[in-house]
Amino acid sequence: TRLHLTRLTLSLGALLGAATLTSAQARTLAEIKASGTLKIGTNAEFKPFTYFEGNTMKGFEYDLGNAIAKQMGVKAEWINQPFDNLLIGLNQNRFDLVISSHGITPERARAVDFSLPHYCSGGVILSRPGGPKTAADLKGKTVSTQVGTTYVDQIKKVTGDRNLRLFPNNSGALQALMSGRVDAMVNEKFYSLEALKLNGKKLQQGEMLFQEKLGMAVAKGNKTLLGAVNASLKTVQANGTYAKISRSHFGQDVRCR
Ligand code: LYS
Repeated sequence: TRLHLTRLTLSLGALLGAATLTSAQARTLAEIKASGTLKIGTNAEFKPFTYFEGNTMKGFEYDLGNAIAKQMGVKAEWINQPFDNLLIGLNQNRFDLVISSHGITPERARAVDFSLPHYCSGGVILSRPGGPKTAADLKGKTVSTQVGTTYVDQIKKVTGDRNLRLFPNNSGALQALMSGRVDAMVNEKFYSLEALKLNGKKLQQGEMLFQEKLGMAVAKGNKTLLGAVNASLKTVQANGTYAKISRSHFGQDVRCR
């Protein structure tokens, strides 16, 4: 037992040490510019934000990230990862920037640094006709969502841990709703609209549970990159690029006001 404990402590220490070392090595703006490529992590199964159509990545955040990279004078290289791995991967220096609809929360802001919000949205209730539509309706009902998201805490607040059903992917959470394994799903407003469009009369949208500001993330302390990302976001928001991209995906401008 003692040997086991020692081994465990050692490997944990090594892991923490490695994490600290790599996060200290996050690429600076100068290094990124010299390489010509900005590496962006995302979870591309979140239409209309980032998603695949065949082998091609698309979406609002995909277009926005490319516009920001262009503004910085580099090319974006997109890396698709499970949502729950993204902020960890950032601090392990697997990518320079994460653009994946992260709600800016104090908890996350302790681990990474967030840009200015790149859009504002919220989590809505989705159910089958006759199912729950309000926060009050959700009490005692089973609710699905994606693991690691801000929706998790909001669902717990209204229906408790016991009724929460977590899925690695949004598609799994949606499938659980469609097949009747859960009573409702909570997910992002525009993601839910896509699901409604695809599934016609089989689904209904309920009320918005909460609102949030969504931001892009860099490794903790990567000030030069954060400055360039914020400056580029401001530029594309001022010169019409942002509005054009936003309207093409949502039919409206989703910037925070
Ligand atoms: N906005 C939610 C969050 O911050 C969902 C993120 C994207 C999920 N694919 O956790």
